[in-house]
Amino acid sequence: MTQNTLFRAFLAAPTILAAALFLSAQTPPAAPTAPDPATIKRTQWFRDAKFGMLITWGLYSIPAGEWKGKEYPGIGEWIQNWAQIPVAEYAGLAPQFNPVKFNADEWVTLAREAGMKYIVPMPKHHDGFALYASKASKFNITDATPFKRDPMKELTEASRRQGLRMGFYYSQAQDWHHPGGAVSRGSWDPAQKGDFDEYLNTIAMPQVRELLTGYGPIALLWFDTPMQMTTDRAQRFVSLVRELQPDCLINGRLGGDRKGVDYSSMGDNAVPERGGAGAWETPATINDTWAYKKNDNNWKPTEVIVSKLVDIVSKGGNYLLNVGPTAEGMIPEASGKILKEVGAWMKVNGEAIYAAGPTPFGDELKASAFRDDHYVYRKPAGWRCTTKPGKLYIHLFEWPNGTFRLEGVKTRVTRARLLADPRRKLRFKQEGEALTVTLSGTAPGPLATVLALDCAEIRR
Ligand code: H79
Repeated sequence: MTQNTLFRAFLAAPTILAAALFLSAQTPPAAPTAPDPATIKRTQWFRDAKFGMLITWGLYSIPAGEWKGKEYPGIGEWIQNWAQIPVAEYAGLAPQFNPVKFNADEWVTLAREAGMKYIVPMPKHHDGFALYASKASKFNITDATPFKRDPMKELTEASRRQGLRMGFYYSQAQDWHHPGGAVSRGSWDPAQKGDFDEYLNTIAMPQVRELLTGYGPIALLWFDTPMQMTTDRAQRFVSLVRELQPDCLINGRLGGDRKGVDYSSMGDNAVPERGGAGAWETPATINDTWAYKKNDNNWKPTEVIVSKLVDIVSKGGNYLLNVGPTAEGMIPEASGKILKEVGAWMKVNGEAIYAAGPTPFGDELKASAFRDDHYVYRKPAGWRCTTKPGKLYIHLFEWPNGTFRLEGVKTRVTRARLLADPRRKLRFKQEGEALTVTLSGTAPGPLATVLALDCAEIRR
């Protein structure tokens, strides 16, 4: 079986077949062919960055998973769809949106401390509400809420001050507020009816233009759920982006024939068994929702987050990890704690992550594809490898009992050390293509231990 068939088979396994088909349709695996030189150049920073923060925050953060006393089990930002809330009634949330505790610098600081290199806040999700000063629609934070500030502007400035790149998530096709926008599971309010192209021309395209002209250089646009996005429609977005900001990356969920897409987006919380030739990214949650839900406390342990990051980087991808701030503007404390612990690990082991290449081995990746479903997550097992010129980094998810043996080493290893404890003397020997490293004592820490091997060259 090829990687692609394996990944599809894996995606088809979950019980809700409709959702699986939907996900595989929206997220083709990493491009099998090598990208063109212009794309390689444009995506260089992205491929080196490896770790970013998605920020899901909007009117849906107020109900936080509950509507009229009923709790909805699905992802929080979908509450209007789950509860079939009429457009006008949902818009009634806007006058209640007053996130007085929002502080852009604090959010960016947390991302930076976690070791993330880019942030992707959300100027518009499927609910159609703009979290910036939009002229294309009155349904926006400065016109419709008592808050009046423009958080996208504040986040742009904070990320620039702190040296992180910033992209925008923008729901180009689904819009449950503006007439004509696409509606998953069918419209539930006549106010949603309209012409899709009219919606694109009057809302989506003008808003993308606003976002690319009012906020300085934007690192990437993160489109999602490309319902009704024909090649023709998708290409109009590509032309607009290239006209306004030629260096801005376009993620893999724009739709159409994907021409002009800079990198592949995997399914939500989905990691393939192996990466492809081009850049790719997995968007993922820390608990089971993107937007804040008051009763979702199913936080993945830091150990799981670190091993997922390592797994993804060893396959050549990026990890876009989500936070869901509260309606008051606070990132949940549990998320903050986990991200700071990841950051402490990155401080010690970052040289094995940033700008690192994928594994030259591959057998260790067998059956390592995963997609986290509600309340079920998989922790990568065993070890993973990342590389740099003259370096092999072995990330051990479990501390071995005395010795670690690596097969298929087609290079001469000249030095072995632990990034977390560089003074610890390590004995190693090579016999043919087998390397044995003696690892006595206990692991230097509770998270993945990185064994850094200096070597002459890596033959593949
Ligand atoms: O922003 C987050 C999600 O809100 C968004 N992507 C991430 C980053 C997202 N939108 N849609 N989806 C993810 C996929 C949704 C699939 C489903 Fe359904 C919607 C499963 C059940 C309802 C449509 C109807 C597909 C299957 C049945």
